[in-house]
Amino acid sequence: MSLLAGKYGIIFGVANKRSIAWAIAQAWHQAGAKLAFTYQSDRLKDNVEELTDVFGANTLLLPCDVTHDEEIASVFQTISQKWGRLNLVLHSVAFAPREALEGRFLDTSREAFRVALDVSAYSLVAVSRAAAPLMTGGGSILAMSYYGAEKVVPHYNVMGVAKAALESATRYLAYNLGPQKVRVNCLSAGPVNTLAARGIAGFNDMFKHYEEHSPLQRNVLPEELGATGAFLASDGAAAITGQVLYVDCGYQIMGM
Ligand code: 0WE
Repeated sequence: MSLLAGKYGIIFGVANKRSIAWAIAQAWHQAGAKLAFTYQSDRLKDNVEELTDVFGANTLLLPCDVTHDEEIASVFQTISQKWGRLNLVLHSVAFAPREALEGRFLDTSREAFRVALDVSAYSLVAVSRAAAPLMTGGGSILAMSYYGAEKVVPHYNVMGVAKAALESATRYLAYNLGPQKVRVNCLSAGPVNTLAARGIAGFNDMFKHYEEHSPLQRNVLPEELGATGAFLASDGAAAITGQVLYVDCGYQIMGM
């Protein structure tokens, strides 16, 4: 099925083959979308280049640190020149200084708070504003969230506050962009073993906790996030905007 045939998409947030962004990119590609990728730094460029090789030579690869407005502008200027249009955006970018994810939320510094909210939440606003003029045929903007936005997950700390801001921003963006038929949604994933999760103390216990407490008694698979990402980008989701869709084996519905 070519759910996304003829669609043009851009993906922010592939770091390596385990990235959620990569799982969704593969699903969008398999559904027929033509894709562009951004990479955050030269350190990650080779990774992204190697992965996207399988999509052929006409895949665009562009540098973009989302904390710099001029880099975002440059990305969409290139998209405008090469494609002249855009339908899909995946925002799969987050960062908080490591020390902010270790101690008490109470001790979050002003600078760690600023960085976490800038990289993880404001960037969706900046990217959406730059993308919107190219999304003339309507489209879908998708951002990644996590349960820590609505409930306390020990050590998630300022990232929880940043994801809460991201989810709220999603609703306001959905309101602003709805008239031009651009939808904006969040996909809230259960824990996945990515680079962003690696080294976080207790991550293995979290996987076990989901197996023991989610209705489906297991963890979500990257390809399942891909499938949901493809659905939200497709016309099957044409009337869904401003939502946070949990893809977490049902964990979020539980009270105990
Ligand atoms: O959103 C995330 C993680 C995002 C993240 C990860 C890191 C690790 C390295 C943001 N900033 C950093 N900064 C670093 O220096 N997740 C949903 C994964 C995650 O992270 C946690 C979790 C879960 C789940 C941190 C504490 C507790 C649970």
